[in-house]
Amino acid sequence: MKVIPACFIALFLTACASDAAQTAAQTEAQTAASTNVRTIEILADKDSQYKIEGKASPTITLHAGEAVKLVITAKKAKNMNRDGSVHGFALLRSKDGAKVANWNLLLHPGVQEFQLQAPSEPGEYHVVCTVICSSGHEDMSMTVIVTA
Ligand SMILES: [Cu+2]
Repeated sequence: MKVIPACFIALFLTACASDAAQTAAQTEAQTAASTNVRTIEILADKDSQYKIEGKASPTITLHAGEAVKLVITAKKAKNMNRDGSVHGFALLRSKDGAKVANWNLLLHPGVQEFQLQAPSEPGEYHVVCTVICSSGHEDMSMTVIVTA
């Protein structure tokens, strides 16, 4: 058996401890920077459904023009795109299906954060999936209400 000198272990532990401290400091800085931005967590699930914890059907309400941070967790359904995205997330204005600028996201497996701005025009919108993720893809949607 090879003996690892104690000093190596000590060095290793020190490196780990400073990494942890740095990560904590970064997290704190990020939290401080985004204090005024509402965070909304969404799951784009493996059964081709958007889900929001605590809600029977996924609906979010935004103020017109409001800055929001979406934290989206994506889990692969049956299929994925060639670029590795497993679901999409595109916002459409419900009355005419017009796409909302900047709200056309491709979701890769895992957690991703997006800084976005709510549409300036109040009304009803909905999110649709843009990746043919499974046979349930066509029904993958959620409602977004934009209030004045
Ligand atoms: Cu889909």
